[in-house]
Amino acid sequence: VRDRITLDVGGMTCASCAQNVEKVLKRLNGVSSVNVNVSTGKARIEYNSSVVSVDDMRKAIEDIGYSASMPV
Ligand code: 9UX
Repeated sequence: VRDRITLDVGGMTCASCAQNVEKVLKRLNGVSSVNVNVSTGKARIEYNSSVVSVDDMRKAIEDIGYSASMPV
């Protein structure tokens, strides 16, 4: 099963921030693909929703000091 989501990530101010967020998301089991854009603040994620939840991703992002939310 492959699902896709785009999260709004807050607090990224340089390209390394985007790499930090990508790295922490790719480390999660069930996440297959991550693309983070520092200028838009968007993280596009492909994942298996039976393995990992959006809340797991949000927590992983917040654990390294950024904020994450669903786009409205
Ligand atoms: Mo860039 Mo982000 O120097 O926490 S890595 S600001």
